[in-house]
Amino acid sequence: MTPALRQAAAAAGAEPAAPPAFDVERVRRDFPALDQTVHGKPLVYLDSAATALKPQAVIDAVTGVYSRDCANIHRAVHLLSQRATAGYERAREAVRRFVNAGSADEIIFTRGTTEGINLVAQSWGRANLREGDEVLITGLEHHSNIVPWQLVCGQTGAHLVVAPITDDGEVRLEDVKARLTDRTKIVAVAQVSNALGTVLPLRPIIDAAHDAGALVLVDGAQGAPHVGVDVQALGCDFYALSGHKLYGPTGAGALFGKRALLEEMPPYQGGGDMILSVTFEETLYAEVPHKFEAGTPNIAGVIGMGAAIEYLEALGVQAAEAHEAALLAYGTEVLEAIPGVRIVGKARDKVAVLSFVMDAAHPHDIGTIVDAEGVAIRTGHHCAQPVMERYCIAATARASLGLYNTREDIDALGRALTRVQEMFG
Ligand code: 7TS
Repeated sequence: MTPALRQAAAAAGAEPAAPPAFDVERVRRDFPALDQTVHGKPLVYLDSAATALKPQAVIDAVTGVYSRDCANIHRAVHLLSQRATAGYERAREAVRRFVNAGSADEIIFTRGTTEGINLVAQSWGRANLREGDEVLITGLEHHSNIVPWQLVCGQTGAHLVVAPITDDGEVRLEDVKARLTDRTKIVAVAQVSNALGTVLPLRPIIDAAHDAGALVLVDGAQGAPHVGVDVQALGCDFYALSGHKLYGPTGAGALFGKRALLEEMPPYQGGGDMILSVTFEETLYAEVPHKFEAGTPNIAGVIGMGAAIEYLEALGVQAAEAHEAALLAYGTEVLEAIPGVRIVGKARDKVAVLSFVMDAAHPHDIGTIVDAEGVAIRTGHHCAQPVMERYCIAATARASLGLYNTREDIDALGRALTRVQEMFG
């Protein structure tokens, strides 16, 4: 359970309700990709931060679009198009519920978190940033919450300011506050670090940014699947997520934006489906969210993302969170007991990401050897090179967990790492 949930329960004077029962063996049967061997060994999938496996319900939803409701949306009266449009808009309502936005009009479909952040940087940023303004980020951001801001800073003359991370991989509120000035126009911050697993203290960061007159964009790529979100309770201005990390298809994601901001922002791309009327002299744009959805979107992907959210809702996000928290505690114990393994990122509030290095072996060698044992992990800089630089390393090996993982998966990783230690140690 996140500290925010604990605090809310404490404030209500009650012990938090026990999470609903979570039957991981039943959950695993929903994920057909788990039912295979790799290199002759049963697959142990520990790379969910890169992309999560998909439950059958999502696969069926995508197949259903292509095998039955295969039509373009928002543009024809025929029944197939009506069904595709209904599925697409139902997914918008599912995302609204999932992030608890006040209105489905505040949900824009994107390709993923990367596109959501680029949309805000190019649409809001180009219209609002001026020479000398500041964009504040933190030292643990993924490249997709750094590079779009560098681009718009280059276009507008604004500057990028970075709040540092501690040795444990935390972002301290004081370090953010110390960098908020009257020139800070937006704070762009991850909810959860993909490289370290750190959960950031979002609510106080958002309050401090608003007190300083800045907007806040939250990169929810890793937060949405593992700790959930309530954009109204947080008060953030923008929230970007990726469907594929939420057990949905690749190529579909969503951006929440407060309606008043979205209405003021110019379109990000022009084309079909985002207009009211077009003449060569003047184009009038459609209302939000359609103003930001030019062209034929990833209809099947969006509908699949809606199915993924409905799947998660049925399981209970809190139950999955509790299951993953128990696995993180167990995984930390197992890894720390292996000689030569050092975990990178020891924040007090973490999700189930175990980034580590070994004295004896390079992360790429670790990845190759554990793969031969059937264990899929990611190695490299995880698109967070400044994080690696902060710890003076080039790369880590990273095991990242999802709701289908088990203690046996951790044990398999432990055995594979012991083998690495024997080979190189
Ligand atoms: N932000 C964070 C915190 C991420 O972890 C990622 C992807 C992104 C943004 C970009 O998401 P996308 O869906 O638009 O690509 N992170 C990872 C990872 O950790 N391994 O592969 C992709």
